[in-house]
Amino acid sequence: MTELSQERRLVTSIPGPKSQELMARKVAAVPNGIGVTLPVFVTRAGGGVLEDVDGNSLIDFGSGIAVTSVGNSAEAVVRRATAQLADFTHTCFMVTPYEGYVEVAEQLNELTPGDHEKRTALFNSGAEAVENAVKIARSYTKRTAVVVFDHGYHGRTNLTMALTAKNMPYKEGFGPFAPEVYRVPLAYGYRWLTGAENCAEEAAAQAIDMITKQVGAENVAAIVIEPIAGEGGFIEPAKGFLPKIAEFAKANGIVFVADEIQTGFCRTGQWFACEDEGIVPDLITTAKGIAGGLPLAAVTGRAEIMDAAHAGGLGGTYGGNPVACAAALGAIETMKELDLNARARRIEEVMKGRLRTMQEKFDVIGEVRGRGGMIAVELVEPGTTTPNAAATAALAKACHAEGLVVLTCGTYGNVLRFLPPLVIGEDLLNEGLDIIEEALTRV
Ligand code: PLZ
Repeated sequence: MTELSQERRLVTSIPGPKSQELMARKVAAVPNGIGVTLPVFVTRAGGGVLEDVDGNSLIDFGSGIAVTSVGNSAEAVVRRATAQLADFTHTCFMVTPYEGYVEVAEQLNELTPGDHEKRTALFNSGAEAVENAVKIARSYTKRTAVVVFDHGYHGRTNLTMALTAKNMPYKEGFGPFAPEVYRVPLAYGYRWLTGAENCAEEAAAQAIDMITKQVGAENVAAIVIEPIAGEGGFIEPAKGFLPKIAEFAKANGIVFVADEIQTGFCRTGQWFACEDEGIVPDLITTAKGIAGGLPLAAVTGRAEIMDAAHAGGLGGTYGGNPVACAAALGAIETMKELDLNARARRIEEVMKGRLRTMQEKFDVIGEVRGRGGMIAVELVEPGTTTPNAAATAALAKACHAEGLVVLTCGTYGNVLRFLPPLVIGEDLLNEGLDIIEEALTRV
């Protein structure tokens, strides 16, 4: 197979005719509920590009929603997963175990914050990991309530829909939702009514007040929070907020769960985003970037909490599939070898530099934010902070037409987010930013 050339190349309009044909088949065969951001059908991908059925090569600023941080088909992922495929594909770890699972658990216990004794349980998807973190916290604390935050996203299963803030498209018409879930304010500096300077203090006070007065701290099993809200709009809680919430959890015997499914594994320039403020979560959920694209998820945490669930109480047929575990070991090896934390920090430097210059020129950009390879612009009606979802959709569309894969997010649908593979070349990164700048002039 020829090497995938690291360039943007458009030979048809986007989507091209073959993609359009496939999309017609998709519409006839796959339900409407499964949406598609950009109807371009991919044949190969790697580094910073996606190649489609029409021979186009697109720049990837999405990484399949923060998954292929090590790049698509990364050498070590392919090598290890291929070897494992040839040896055996499945036994079910709960029936007859294998070393790869244990090795991934050991690596996660080592890499996650804190030097206390830890355990790791493996699952298939992020939502499943979050559900299991809640099961484990309930089992340990013998309490039932779960506290989550405004703008939080934790998945699409019944419990995780309840944990997720945004109604449309995630929850609309899919209730009733799991009970004993309570939502409190998040320190969203850009939109805090009394200003960003007061945000951490006030939001933490309000959150803690709601927990103590409306739920009762003694009833709370877990506080579940994303160290940077992902789907909710790439919101970094104002500095000081996370430590206050973590402290409150600790003082009240509540299990503090960091959902690092989107932020984990070098994405933010650190192994895990909660390291930024020195937070040591009791439990941490991971998925996405963990295995270079193969489905794998984990709950890692304090041994005494993780061991609280009775033998046989946790699991699933496929959790910690051997091929996915082999891929994870390859992905982690790649992150270390290529120092992807440093790459993520460089991406932040390049992106924020250029996006801040654009912000001076285009008053539709309200804020540039994020960390590492998790960067976003929040778009507003010029001269106000009113969310501008129309401009966001138009910008994304303009980028797509030029062969740049970008995603949107945010409670108000007004955040354009960038999640390039951390191995993307700097020329492609700049070319992508050129496309964004050009699109801004037209929107
Ligand atoms: N927790 C923080 O970001 C997944 C959702 C895409 P699963 N985010 C992408 C979509 O529209 O379905 C996510 C996350 C955080 C949990 C999850 C859930 O992970 O692997 O999608 O179940």
